[in-house]
Amino acid sequence: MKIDILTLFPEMFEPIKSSIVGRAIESKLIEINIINIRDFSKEKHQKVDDTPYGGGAGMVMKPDVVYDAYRSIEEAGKAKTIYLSPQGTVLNQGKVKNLSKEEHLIILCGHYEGIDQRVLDEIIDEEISIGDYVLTGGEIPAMVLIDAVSRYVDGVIKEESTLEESFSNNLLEYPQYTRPEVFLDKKVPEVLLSR
Ligand code: 21W
Repeated sequence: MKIDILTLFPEMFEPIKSSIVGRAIESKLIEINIINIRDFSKEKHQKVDDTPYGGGAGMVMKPDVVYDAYRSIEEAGKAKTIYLSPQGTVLNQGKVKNLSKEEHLIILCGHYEGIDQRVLDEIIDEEISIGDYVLTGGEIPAMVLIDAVSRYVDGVIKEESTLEESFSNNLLEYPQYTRPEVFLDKKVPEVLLSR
């Protein structure tokens, strides 16, 4: 799976390169490209936002800059383009599974008060939120989405791990124990000791 990330804060994506996702990148199961939207500003001082028409607080990301960043991606038109925003539909495991079947994802991370609606109407297939609370931008949600989707990409983790999951069959996970058999005077449940 190929994932392109459009962001104003590329340095925030360093942590995604470690752990299981990092291993998946190294073994070429997943390819992640981070595109700095600011590189596509044509103005001096690399301006990427402007005041909103109609007034109001904050700044809005300019449509032309976001559009040029998007068009710099090879075969962008064939990819599924996701906009991470608090107004999106909330992510769940079913959606994660469906997205994992895509060959190419483009993830647009918002900031400020948002992005000019005209470029969103032009390029976005799906608007996703990771839950009903307010964050400062779409970068952490992008990492949440990539982490969740990566688990379903063939070869990233043992297949049993995804098959056994609570979400799939609606069974709850059970408490887990390992050695020692007694910890702080608490014994591991007897039923588990004979297996
Ligand atoms: C927070 C952007 C609040 C904008 C119209 C005009 C991405 C997120 C985000 C952020 C506003 C996600 C408005 C859960 C999140 C994200 C930054 C305010 C008000 N609308 N999932 N003004 N929570 N957050 N917009 O915050 O970009 S996915």
